Amino acid sequence: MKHLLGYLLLFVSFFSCFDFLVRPDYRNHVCKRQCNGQVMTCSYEFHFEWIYTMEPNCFNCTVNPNGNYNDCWRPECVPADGANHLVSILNRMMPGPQIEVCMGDTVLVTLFNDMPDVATTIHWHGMHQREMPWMDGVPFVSQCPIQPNNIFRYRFKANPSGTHWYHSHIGNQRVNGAYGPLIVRRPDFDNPHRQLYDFDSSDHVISLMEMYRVSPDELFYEDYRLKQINNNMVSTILVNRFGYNESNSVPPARFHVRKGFRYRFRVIHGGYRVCPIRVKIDNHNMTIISSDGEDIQPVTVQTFYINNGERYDFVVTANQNGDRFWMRFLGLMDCENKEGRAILTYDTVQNAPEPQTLSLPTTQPAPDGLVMNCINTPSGVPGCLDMTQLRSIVQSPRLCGRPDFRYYFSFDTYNYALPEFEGPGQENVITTPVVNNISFIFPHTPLVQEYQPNNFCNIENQQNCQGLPICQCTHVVSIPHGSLVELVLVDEGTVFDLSHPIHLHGYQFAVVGQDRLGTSTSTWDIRRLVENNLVQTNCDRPILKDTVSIPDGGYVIIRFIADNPGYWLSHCHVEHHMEVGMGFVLQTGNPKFPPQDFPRCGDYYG
Ligand SMILES: *[C@@H]1O[C@H](CO)[C@@H](O)[C@H](O)[C@H]1NC(C)=O
Ligand SMILES: *[C@@H]1O[C@H](CO)[C@@H](O)[C@H](O)[C@H]1NC(C)=O
Ligand SMILES: *[C@@H]1O[C@H](CO)[C@@H](O)[C@H](O)[C@H]1NC(C)=O
Ligand SMILES: *[C@@H]1O[C@H](CO)[C@@H](O)[C@H](O)[C@H]1NC(C)=O
Ligand SMILES: [Cu+2]
Repeated sequence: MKHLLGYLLLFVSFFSCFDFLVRPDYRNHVCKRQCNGQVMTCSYEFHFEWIYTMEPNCFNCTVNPNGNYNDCWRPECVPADGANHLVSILNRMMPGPQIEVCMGDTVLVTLFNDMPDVATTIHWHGMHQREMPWMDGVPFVSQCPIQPNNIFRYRFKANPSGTHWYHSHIGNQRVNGAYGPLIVRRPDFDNPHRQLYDFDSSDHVISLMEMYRVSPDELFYEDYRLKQINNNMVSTILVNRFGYNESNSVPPARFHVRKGFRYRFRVIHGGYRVCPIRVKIDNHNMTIISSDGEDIQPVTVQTFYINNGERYDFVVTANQNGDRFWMRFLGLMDCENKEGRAILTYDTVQNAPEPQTLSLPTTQPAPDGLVMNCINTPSGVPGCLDMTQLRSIVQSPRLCGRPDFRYYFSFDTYNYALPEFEGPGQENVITTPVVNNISFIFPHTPLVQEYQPNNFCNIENQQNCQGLPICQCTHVVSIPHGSLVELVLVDEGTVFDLSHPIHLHGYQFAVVGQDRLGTSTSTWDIRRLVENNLVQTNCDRPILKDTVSIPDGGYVIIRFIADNPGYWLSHCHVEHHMEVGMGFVLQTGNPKFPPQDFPRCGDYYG
């Protein structure tokens, strides 16, 4: 009977949309359910493999009349920017399958590395991996890279709830398509914002990513070896799998609403280079209710910015006359003001089919109005809400005590090229991203498996530095279990209209201070201010996040209680910065070792 039903479903879906998905997309996974407090075990299979964007899975997809617009909506079609790019992705989808579970569920993802030549890992961005820090997906910190032809099963508790995501943590694989949403919901009775919206739909998840004309590997090589000034490299900002712009053949993503209802949207910025994205919806306000998975006191804004790695949830009320409105995603800095677009579509019936032809909105952008998460702005600028002006819905009293430890981490680029980037004409041209003047290098066996203090260094202990004048080492700072920690994250050096979004694995932290100072900042100046209580901090319901952007020439002050033993990478979420050393590891407490049979790797001198 079960079999018969399966065939019947297959039959129906075949004929309803010519859908011949080779890999499961999990749109109808059993774990995608009304959460009621009962937990489940949720299994997924992910295959990591190549496809081309646009061809051949998109058939005749184009917005031009000579093709077939409907082919663009085939579930296996990844139009991206309309060109053919070789991407390495999960289950032939970009973004990858959307995982939707309930808080406390056990998630099992069996990852098949079907790539012939590259290793991978997947980081579950937002998950705390309590008790099992070896499931964090960071190569050489929490596990060995998963080799071609190997299978690795990730197992973790869905905790905390909220809008999270997953992505490869190796090289340029994230921007090359290996990322996807991870949504963890709570039962209605345990959801303080439930009254603020009518629908929280799978179809209202927005993954943003920038798309380049050349392969990310080529871009990286050009940035660090050839030192090209890479102007005009971004082709589009992808909104889910669609990279519409005014001159290509790709349709804009659509988000359906019906008049009179309120919708919860969840937006995730995957990001690659320095690419803050400005989000606006013509004729509509957005009520922000959550950041990086944590509920906040709702604030209604007309505009907000999102940085690589961040997530925001907002409610849109469909209260306008008209049936199509632009949603605008403007990429700044390295994203060269390229604007991603999607359409907010008012339907008159539920589950309205996609239209047969393209018809674009004619709406115009409104002024910015009230802006949340302004980029590189000093605090207190009217019209701008920074992270210290948002409020959590809960107070965490312990976080406001006197910190047991305070550390300063200074993010900068050092005027000296690492040996691997040296070449003819390169002397003093290429700068190296550093934290406290240290360029992070990964150890050769995972920290979680083998404690290697002989390779560690930090600002106080530099005897293991290699590659002077820049100290290169496995930058590790150890923090005793249970302590209240304050980190002062400083963007040192000359202001350069960049900003580093910093992600801490394993924790959420309270953002208690944030400001931009002058045009050139030293950590020592900020240290003096902090130690003389001259910086303004807020500990009245500070918001909890896992990724925060340091204003250029400024600082962010974060706090957390070090109660999750593990080796937790903390790093700039700009891949071009992380890959060349802008990161460090916080060792909190005494991490447990993984099981005996956990895969091993390391060096061999025969
Ligand atoms: C795509 O277009 C070609 C040429 O017009 C046509 O032969 C082919 O059947 C079309 N494919 C689909 C799936 O519609
Ligand atoms: C639109 O995208 C295409 C790639 O699909 C790119 O070549 C073109 O330059 C983009 N146009 C604009 C105005 O950005
Ligand atoms: C958006 O919010 C502003 C300020 O609260 C308000 O004046 C305006 O009417 C709102 N617009 C819509 C479309 O709800
Ligand atoms: C990093 O090195 C520079 C140049 O030697 C120095 O001015 C700066 O104070 C150092 N930063 C830190 C955080 O030690
Ligand atoms: Cu950075």
